[in-house]
Amino acid sequence: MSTAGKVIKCKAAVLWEPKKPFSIEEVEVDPPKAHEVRIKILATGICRSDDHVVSGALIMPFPIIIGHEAAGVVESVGEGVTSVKPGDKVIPLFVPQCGECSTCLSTKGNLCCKNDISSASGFMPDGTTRFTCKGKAVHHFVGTSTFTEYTVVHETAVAKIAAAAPLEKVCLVGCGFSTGYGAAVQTAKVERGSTCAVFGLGGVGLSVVMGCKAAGASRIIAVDINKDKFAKAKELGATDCVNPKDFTKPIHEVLMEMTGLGVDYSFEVIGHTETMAAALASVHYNYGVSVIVGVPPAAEKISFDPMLLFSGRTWKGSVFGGWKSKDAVPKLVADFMEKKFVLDPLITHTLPFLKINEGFELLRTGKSIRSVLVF
Ligand code: PAD
Ligand code: ZN
Ligand code: ZN
Repeated sequence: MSTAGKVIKCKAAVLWEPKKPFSIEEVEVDPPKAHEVRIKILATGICRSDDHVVSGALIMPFPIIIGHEAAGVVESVGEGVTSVKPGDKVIPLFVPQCGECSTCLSTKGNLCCKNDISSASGFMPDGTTRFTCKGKAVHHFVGTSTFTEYTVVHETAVAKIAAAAPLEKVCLVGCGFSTGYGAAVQTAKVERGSTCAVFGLGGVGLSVVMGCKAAGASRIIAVDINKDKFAKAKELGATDCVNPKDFTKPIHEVLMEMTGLGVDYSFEVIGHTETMAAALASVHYNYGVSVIVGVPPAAEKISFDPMLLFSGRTWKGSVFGGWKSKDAVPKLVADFMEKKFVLDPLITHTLPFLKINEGFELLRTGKSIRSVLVF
């Protein structure tokens, strides 16, 4: 029996308030309105950005269904949807691509003005939600919400991918892999022979390492306070691994000593203001480029010596690896299918969806890189 046009009752992991475990609840998911798509989620990764919502570092409205790194199959589409149809394999896009705003029309950027990251409204673009639980409206997360058996997204926030793609792997193209790899090859545009430093070796940081390696970097210095991350960093291309805990002096001084005048490119892939400042201070004083990938914690500010920038350094940020999402995601999945990069080393755990709280504990205790929840 077709579910199109009907409310679907299904299981979802609802966050009722910050700093609490997820509650598995029965939720009602409304049918997609015009230009919207309802997706049956089949696999979703756990990213630190999700945990930032739980911890309060990323402020979002509650109750909410979070999750943004996923893959699934289109269940039904609203009026006017032309780019996907029921049965298509798809990846939801936490950075949409509307094709009409100033960013979408420019070749310079990718953060479509229709994104709900900075605004954090928790609504669909029309200002309403498609989720209800126990009679209460439940918010969406950055236009995706994937910790649920069914979700609704706007057509500009979903990309059709190859029918043969393994969803429990390519879900990482929806965030972690693309964000890290793109920060290196797309935002920084790392060149052959350059030196790089990557601060933070989670799923995103290790993908930066992969991007630096693919770009032909001659030296990739991997920095993490958890030495258990070093073996995988080396496997993926790091030439040196440094643990700031092994030194009494600041980490940027250690990197300066290792490289002479600093690295060509550095990446902060943790989400702490101190490491953002340290990553900036670690690049070449004149032409070094430092990229912020880690999500800045709410309400925290950085004070820094402007001489660091006056002398020529560039400080920039990168959301979703600089990719124009709807165009790039199908190509990245095709590249994966052609073995142009690997995802397996990033996936340390695969768990049933209902074990979501266990998956978050693995992340918080530093035991996992990516856990993928399967439905
Ligand atoms: P993760 O928690 O798996 O990895 C972070 C790593 O940083 C861990 O290995 C930690 O041990 C390490 N770390 C923690 N503190 C320090 C420190 N002081 N010095 C060195 N290393 C440290 O996270 P992730 O890889 O899923 O995400 C990394 C960040 O990127 C996080 O802030 C997340 O919210 C952000 C992100 N940004 C985007 C984007 O579009 N810009 C997308 C996805 C994730
Ligand atoms: Zn993410
Ligand atoms: Zn746009």
